[in-house]
Amino acid sequence: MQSHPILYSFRRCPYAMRARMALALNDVSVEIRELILKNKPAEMLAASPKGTVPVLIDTSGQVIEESLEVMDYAVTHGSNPTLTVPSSDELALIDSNDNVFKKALDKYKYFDRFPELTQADYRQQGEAFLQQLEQRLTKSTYLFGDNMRYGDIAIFPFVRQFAHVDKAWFDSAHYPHLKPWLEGFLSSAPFANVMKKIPCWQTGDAPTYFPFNEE
Ligand SMILES: N[C@@H](CCC(=O)N[C@@H](CS)C(=O)NCC(=O)O)C(=O)O
Repeated sequence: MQSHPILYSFRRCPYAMRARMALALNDVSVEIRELILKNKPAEMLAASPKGTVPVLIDTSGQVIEESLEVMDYAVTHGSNPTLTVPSSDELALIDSNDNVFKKALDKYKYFDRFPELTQADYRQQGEAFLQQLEQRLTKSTYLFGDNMRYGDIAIFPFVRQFAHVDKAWFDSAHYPHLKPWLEGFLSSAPFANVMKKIPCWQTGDAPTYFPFNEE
């Protein structure tokens, strides 16, 4: 039997990022297996044929193949309860992130594959969500009050990706509350841990544990 849950992950994937952030913040130790999306390990596909990351396989062999469910696992199995069960308000905003904002983000990023509209149009679609976040952040430090919550962690990796599509544009855009909120995560110790580069996993490798030990 495995001593630790196994997490199949891809460093730059925002879904895998939110899962790793939750595991790190709540102190859940896993064996991490970094992969590249073009060459997924057979072991992962055998456990989760849908082939998306993250995938967590717990020590009893149960397969968790949705990032929010990995976050839920972190909430219920962590020794440090930094993140707790999300409210319905959090779940509703996460739903908009995953089902509306993410679509605009993909079109903004890969606009050449979606010639119906221009890149600027897709950016504008995404900005409707950024403005909602900005509004909330005028009232409190985080999206759901003055404490960081599950919903912040579920959402910020996607805002990061949006910001990186055209960094010069984002830097010049007027989001006086959203920018420091995002920057707070990007400059945090847990994020540095989550974004540490590691080699891709291969069958037979010695386990690498995550969160990584601070040096
Ligand atoms: N609903 C899934 C979505 C995960 C997802 O789409 N991950 C992307 C990477 S960011 C993926 O694995 N795509 C499969 C591929 O590109 O082969 C979740 O929340 O975990």
